[in-house]
Amino acid sequence: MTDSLISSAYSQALEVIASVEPRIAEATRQELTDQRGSLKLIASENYASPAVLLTMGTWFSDKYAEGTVGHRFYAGCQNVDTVEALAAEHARELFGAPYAYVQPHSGIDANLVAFWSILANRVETPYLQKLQAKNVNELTEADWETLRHEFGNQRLLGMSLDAGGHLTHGFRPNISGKMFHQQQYGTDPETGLLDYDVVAAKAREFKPLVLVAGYSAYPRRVNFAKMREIADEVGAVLMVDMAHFAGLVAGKVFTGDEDPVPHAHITTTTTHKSLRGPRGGMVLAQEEFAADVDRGCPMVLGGPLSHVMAAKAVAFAEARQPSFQTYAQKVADNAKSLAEGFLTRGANLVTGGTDNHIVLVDVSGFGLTGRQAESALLDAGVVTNRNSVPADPNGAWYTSGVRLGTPALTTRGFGHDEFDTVAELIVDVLSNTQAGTTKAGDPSEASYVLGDGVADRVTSRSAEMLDKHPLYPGLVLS
Ligand code: DSN
Repeated sequence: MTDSLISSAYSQALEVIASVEPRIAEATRQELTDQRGSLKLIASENYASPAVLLTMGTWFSDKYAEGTVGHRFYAGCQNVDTVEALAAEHARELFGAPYAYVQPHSGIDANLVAFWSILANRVETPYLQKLQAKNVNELTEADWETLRHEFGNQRLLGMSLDAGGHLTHGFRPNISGKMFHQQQYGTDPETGLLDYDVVAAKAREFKPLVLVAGYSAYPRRVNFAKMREIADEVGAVLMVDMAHFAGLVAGKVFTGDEDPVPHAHITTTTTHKSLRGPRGGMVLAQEEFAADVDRGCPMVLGGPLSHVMAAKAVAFAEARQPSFQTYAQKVADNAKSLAEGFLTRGANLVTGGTDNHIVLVDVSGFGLTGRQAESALLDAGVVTNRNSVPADPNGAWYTSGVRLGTPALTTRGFGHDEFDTVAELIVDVLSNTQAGTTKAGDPSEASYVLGDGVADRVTSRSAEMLDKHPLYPGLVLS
């Protein structure tokens, strides 16, 4: 697609939007300006291609399509069938998966579908037996009570939030921590690394139905073959949430034991992080779970977003190109450069480095909470998110860490030297920020004082790099 076509498509679309609600058109323009002008280091964000973005803005949004391909609860789904079948086919090819379900609206939805399908597949109750016999109307109150008891009392073992796991991996306040009896595994207190012997010992003792692997803030690779061995030993289903690193799997940076898809019974993901697609989710599964996953909508999910499934198909087609493998390798290489940039400047990193796309900086050495660091960095045009570190004394709201990721700036073309400079700029901000106080003069976990001139100095250095690697080059809005 040529630059002038993209420029004219977006300019005209914004005019149409402005004719109805100009403030939305203005906010949309401003968002592009802001994204263009800042260092986006949020590890779960990226920049989808214009083709992916444009695919989402169509009349597919107007169609209901509950059900699955060729088996819908609504008439007139022939074009949605085409879209969903293509997205699933691309996903199966891209990940070498026997089965793909592209309907989940987000990663949490994908995980809920996975939980549903594991329970439906593995928990035998009179309810299920009757349902399979299509006798659901004959269910008695006692059947329902058994169902609630059996479904509601299964066990899940997942990685704890402060070690880098996700809320949906059994964090107590999350539905996953309430619907399951849960236990969590952490990381080694000395090294910050996963200890498979500890995971195995916990699994042997707890005997979970579901063993969840995967992470949102762990800066290292996981050996999924080992996790499957642990699951098999205790009769658990291995569910891997690869939302963060799906792009590194698709791009063949994670292969063999580090590729979750052949090892897990069920693999879930988002499609918008390192995979660089539209905002959404997906479930990949071995054949034995396919029929249960297929019932995700309407058992767990509302109607699929057909316009987003179409954009997933486009993004997966992009990820099947050799250039995506080059991109994924650069994401991992750049994370190493970023980590080295911090280490040579004396910063403390959780696990002492990275071998994926995440760098987790422990900012307590700068005398700051994660919240103070995140805010000071934002003042200097560096967009990050605060994150817990293992055994975080500041809890999940203020935290002691800042999580950084390389997928977005790598899409813009940043390389080794730029990521080294990014580390330099971040260290400059953090070393020149003081923890603040409350109005009453007490120590505060939120307020901070950024040194004079630091924001200007950092934004002007960033601007040089950002100008060299423009976002959506050639896209000019009239
Ligand atoms: N919001 C995602 C992330 O930032 O990692 C996880 O839900």
